[in-house]
Amino acid sequence: MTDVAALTREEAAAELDRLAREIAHHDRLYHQQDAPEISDAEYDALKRRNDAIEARFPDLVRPDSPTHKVGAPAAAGFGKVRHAIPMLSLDNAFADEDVHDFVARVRRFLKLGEDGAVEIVAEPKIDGLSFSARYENGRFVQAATRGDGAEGEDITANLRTLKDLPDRLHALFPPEVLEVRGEVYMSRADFLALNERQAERGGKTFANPRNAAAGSLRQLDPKITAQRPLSLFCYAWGEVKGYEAATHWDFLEQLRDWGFPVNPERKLCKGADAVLAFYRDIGERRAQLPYDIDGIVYKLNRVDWQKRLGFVSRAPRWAIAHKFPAEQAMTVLTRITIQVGRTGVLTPVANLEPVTVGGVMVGRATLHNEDEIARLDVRDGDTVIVQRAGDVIPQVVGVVLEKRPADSAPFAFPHTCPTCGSTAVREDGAVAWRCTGGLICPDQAVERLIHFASRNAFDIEGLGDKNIRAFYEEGRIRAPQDIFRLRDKDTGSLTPLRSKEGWGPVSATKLYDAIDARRTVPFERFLFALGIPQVGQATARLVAQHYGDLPTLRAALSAEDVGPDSDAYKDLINVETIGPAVADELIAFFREDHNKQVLDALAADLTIVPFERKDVAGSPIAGKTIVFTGTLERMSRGEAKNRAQDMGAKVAGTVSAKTDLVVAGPGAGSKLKKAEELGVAVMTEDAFFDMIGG
Ligand code: D41
Repeated sequence: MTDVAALTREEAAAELDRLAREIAHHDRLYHQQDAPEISDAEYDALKRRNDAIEARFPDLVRPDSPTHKVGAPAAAGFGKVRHAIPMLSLDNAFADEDVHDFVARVRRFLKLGEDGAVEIVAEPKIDGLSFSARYENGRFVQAATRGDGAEGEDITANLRTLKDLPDRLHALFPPEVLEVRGEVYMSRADFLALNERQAERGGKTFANPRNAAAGSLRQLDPKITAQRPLSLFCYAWGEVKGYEAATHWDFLEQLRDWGFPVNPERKLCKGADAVLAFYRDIGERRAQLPYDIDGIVYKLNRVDWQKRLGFVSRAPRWAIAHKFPAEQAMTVLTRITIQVGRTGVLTPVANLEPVTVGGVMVGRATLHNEDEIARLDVRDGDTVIVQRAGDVIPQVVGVVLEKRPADSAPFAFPHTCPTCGSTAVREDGAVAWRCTGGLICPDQAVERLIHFASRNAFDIEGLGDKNIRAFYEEGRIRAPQDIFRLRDKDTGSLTPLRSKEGWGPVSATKLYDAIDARRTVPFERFLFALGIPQVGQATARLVAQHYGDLPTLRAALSAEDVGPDSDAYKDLINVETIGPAVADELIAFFREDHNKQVLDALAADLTIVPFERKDVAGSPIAGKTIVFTGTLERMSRGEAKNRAQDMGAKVAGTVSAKTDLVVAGPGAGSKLKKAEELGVAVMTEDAFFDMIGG
């Protein structure tokens, strides 16, 4: 990348344009979709580059410059709340020097001279979501997200469900108005437990605690928020009438006395060196804290001084966030190996000399794909930097070229499968090489078996990766149906499991019993366990719901003539969220002869329970196919869909002769017309909710 100092005007303008668009894109992913594509460190690097270019060419600063924007605009679905006093953002410091500069700036601004230390409160910067909660005469009346700092979303009903937030101030004479600001977050332990529960239920799982907190807070139904383990810390105020604090420290103590959670890891420091010592102390204990933090916030303690300093472009001059670097470590990459996944994707893996990164021992890291290896030019024997961000798998972020062995050679990505020798292909536009060995590739077979027995699939206790690998090699289990015949086969075997090293009659019987316990399986779990490419838990559930049971599904998809124009195909892609790619995978799977044998064998040995529609007794829409179109005003489309499905209906995307009901909101167009042409019943959203009971 060109040094900012060397950029021409034209280059600078072009780059500011690109950065504005790129940063806006990542803002959207982060704030509105809770699905960031890049790490915080990479995001910060983009922002810093933008700032540096703007500093050199101030006249090129764009009206849509990322520096003018704070956070995300309010999303649709929630009411809007204008903050009586804007919620400010924080400038960042990355190096010690930035912190010394911050303190020096404060001193200069206040004309403090050389002597006397400045009091600064240091507190961990929680990686959560900022909110503002308003209390009138001691009672909680309203809460909002930060939004763009000026206007946020009304989350009163959701925040009310958080047990940590007092409904009433613990005070005899509460202030007339108090807006408390803080951060809602999810502890790491709660996050892991939630993801486990979500996965079991086939719900959405989250990439990290922050996304889980955001997803939980942004529920249109507060009953869902109430079931999520959210916590909070308070650290600032907005509008206040009838109370005044002399210092930030006093304010935090008062908040605590009023009943608000305040982070106990805070410290009143004198001067830059003291805050830096706190930064190091917390940095060392970061992995042991129960929640994620991404830095330390320093705030000038005296409120009268805060007022004098004021703010510039929405960030106070009296506070700064000192960011932690992403957790990184240096180690030697001994060898790049290739892992073959369940669907044949070849994933390169960096095998490392074990090293601790942020308190966690790391021995392997993903290299993603061929392009990533080329981008890093990473080779066997290289010394590399590995990074762990949040809960994501460790990654190799760079190579220390000075330490590269003299005889090293670029990595040649294999064009054949390292396990079965079949040709590998990289399709146009794809990043991954894929083994074409399919059913003959032992690695794919083993991965499919591991998936089959795993927790969200058949959930067979004692049949994890290690045993499956061994049983596969020994020929005990080669295909899913072998699992359920293991006990019978073993009884007459010359090499029974009970005489294998590490096993005995008790442990073998325990495994057989664990397998028997899973002979009855819900259809949607069964479908997920098959490991059909692109068919995850959510899709498996939708397919199970649509077809009801295995014989119906097999009959619909394995007929010879399921082409793109057939009714069976149209019926399939009409299941919401199933597109042509998923449909093709399903059809290919159910047509394949070997898969047919597996299915026949499993069907003979198992009880596959047809999809159970919940609460359908007396439901007016049980078994009906419904299409939602136009704008819904009472709930989001996703929520309406869930409600309808919970009451036993199928939700489809397009109107056909099979549709029973169209629920049309304002702006409904072609689907409404089609329904009228076909004589399908049409209802307004209100009528629909009246019918299903509000
Ligand atoms: O823990 C935090 N995430 C945190 C965020 C904190 N402890 N203090 C903060 N203080 C402020 C000011 C000084 C502007 C009242 C903040 C934030 N702001 C903040 N969070 C997100 C944007 C700004």
